[in-house]
Amino acid sequence: MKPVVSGNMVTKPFFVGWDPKDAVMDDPDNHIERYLDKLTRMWIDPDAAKRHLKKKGNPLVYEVYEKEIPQRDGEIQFCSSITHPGKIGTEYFMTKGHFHKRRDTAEIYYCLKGRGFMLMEREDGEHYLLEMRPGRTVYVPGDFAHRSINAGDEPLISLAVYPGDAGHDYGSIETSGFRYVVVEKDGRPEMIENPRYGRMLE
Ligand code: S6P
Ligand code: ZN
Repeated sequence: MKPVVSGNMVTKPFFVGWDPKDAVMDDPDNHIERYLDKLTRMWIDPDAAKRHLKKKGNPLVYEVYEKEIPQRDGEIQFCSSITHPGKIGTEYFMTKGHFHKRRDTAEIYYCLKGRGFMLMEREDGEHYLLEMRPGRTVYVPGDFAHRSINAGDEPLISLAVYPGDAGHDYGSIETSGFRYVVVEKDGRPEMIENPRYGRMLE
């Protein structure tokens, strides 16, 4: 059957399959892939990222499969968000993280596979780190930047659902980062202050 989403307009109701084995959306319109070579500045140790690239190659850190839904009020965006297992130095693989362009829009992440965390931080510094595991839905309220972190050894896979006109604002996270990061210490995840907070582009 032809996809029922054409261009930027939903023309009629549609469905997507969700492969129960790999927990990922079938038949997406877009596939976004984020490789390490484009993400070297987001870690607490950018030199460790460069060493990783030199010695171990350029891993796929995370990817998103999504349907193309009109970006307007009243619509619902949804996607498969997949963060792969791995570390840069002691820091777990994670997504870039973003605020929504329309700041007051919330999002839910229904975790289907893997183990990890959702890190959330508001501009005033209020922050939360909630564990993600299969069967758990994390609610990210409006005004919180959010980032998925994979602290396990298999892909961390969620169904993310958010308002049609939420949009993405990556700017301030790219520049300043999150105030906190999650690293592995003595074999366990630990949240510590980000030593590069406010100067991620240096
Ligand atoms: C979109 C939603 C997710 C992320 C995905 C990748 O609002 O939060 O689909 O886009 O997890 O993360 P990022 O930070 O690169 O957009
Ligand atoms: Zn989001």
